[in-house]
Amino acid sequence: MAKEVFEKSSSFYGSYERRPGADKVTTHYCPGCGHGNVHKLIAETIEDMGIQDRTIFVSPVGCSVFAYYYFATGNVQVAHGRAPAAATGIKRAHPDSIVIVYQGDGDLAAIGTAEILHAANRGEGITVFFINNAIYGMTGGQMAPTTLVGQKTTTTPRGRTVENEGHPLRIAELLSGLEAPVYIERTAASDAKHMNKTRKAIRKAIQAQIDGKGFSFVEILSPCPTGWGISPVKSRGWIHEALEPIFPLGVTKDRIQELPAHPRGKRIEPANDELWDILEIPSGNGQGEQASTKMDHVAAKYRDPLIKVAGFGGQGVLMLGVALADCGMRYGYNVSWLPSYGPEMRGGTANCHVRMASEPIGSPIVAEISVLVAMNRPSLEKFEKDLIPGGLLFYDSTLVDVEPTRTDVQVIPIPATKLADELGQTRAANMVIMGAYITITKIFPLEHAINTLPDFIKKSSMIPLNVEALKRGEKFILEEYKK
Ligand SMILES: Cc1ncc(C[n+]2csc(CCOP(=O)(O)OP(=O)(O)O)c2C)c(N)n1
Ligand code: SF4
Repeated sequence: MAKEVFEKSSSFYGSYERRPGADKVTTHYCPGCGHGNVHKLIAETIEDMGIQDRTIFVSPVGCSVFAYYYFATGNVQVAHGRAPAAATGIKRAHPDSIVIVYQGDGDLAAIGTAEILHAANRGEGITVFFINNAIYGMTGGQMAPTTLVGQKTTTTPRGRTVENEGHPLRIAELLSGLEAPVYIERTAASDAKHMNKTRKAIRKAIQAQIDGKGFSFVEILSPCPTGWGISPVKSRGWIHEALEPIFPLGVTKDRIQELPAHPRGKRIEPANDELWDILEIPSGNGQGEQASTKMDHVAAKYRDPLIKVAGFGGQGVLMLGVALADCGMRYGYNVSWLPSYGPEMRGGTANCHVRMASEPIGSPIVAEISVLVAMNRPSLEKFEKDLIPGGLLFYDSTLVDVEPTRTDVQVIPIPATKLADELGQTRAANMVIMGAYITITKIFPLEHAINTLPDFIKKSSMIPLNVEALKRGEKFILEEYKK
């Protein structure tokens, strides 16, 4: 018995290796915080129900942003408020997974109001645990939509007023007014009795998902001693004295018994072929029946490239990434493109990650680079070190006035800006480099890129110039490197 009570759930990592610093044992939460207690109840449920290997935990922005340090499940950490939207995609793509969404009140009831409302209204088969501590904990105690009238926060130093900030939002009641949700309950992470009720609610909500019943939701009133400015012990009592009268505990919706599994039937998913048709994407390489997504025709060192394109905002860095991904996709490869906008709007740097692969792509992030296109000096200096040995390094030698330091990679300096200027448009430098890249690697024929140009260059008057730029890049390589 003692073992069952005191042993840490196997749904937590034994050691929190993802946590920076020396402490791999405790959580990052403040003393008395409710997050850790609720994590424990969820982890125990996952373990008891034997669903650890198919659980995907979607964590928010807020104090629980690092939930992935702790849960030994699938983990996805998403942008502020977007957890129900991300979870929708995950659950639809993996209907047999158990998708657990975990959100605070700033995340769910402020910036993410639309996401939770529509996910609940669509009846997504996910389970949402909503940690309502009536304040923004992570950012230093600002008012949340659930802050009580009269409650002092850093943004309501004289206390929330109805006149200025309106009434606290009762999310459980709000969602219970929708048709689709199957189970909604509000509990409290306070004393042992209420923790037990919370444990039962967590189990019931996850069981509803396992049984394919639909959308389940548990709102948990949870202490934030730091944000509330009171002791951990007092904060447990404050939940019942102050929060509970405004947020009554109990079940606000329960249709679990009355519903069969998958009550609305299977979702209608378009077949893959249909999708290709709708998106007007030729299956295969767009060159006919023999189309293949394999890269056998490409030299081994250039296959499945991990590309990083970097430069100043305005140099067409992101567009070059789109162009490579678009051409690759229409050639039949699996592709991904991930922009990193940075502050390029203010003349800073921009970069993007591009992948082309014959197999499905797991992550669009390019951390280790096999092809670096550095269109300015800061980009070369920043990313050169991330090239894998034997990788390919292109840089615009018109603008980069230093030599690369790497000697274990293939270095291709191209005066891309100068060549583009000669064609009459500095901004075509990106296409000069693309032409060079295609010529060296033969990833797809230059002709394919030329034919695909109208997809990513909407202004038709710009197409001839860009065709010229691609061909100029090809010519440069043929003259300089294949003499
Ligand atoms: C787009 C965006 N806007 C604002 C923020 C700042 N921010 C981070 S956490 C947070 C609120 C967190 O409060 P809550 O969801 O209640 O979680 P808690 O920290 O209390 O657990 C805010 C506003 C952000 N990270 N991203
Ligand atoms: S600020 Fe509040 S919610 Fe955040 S960890 Fe501390 S007690 Fe928990």
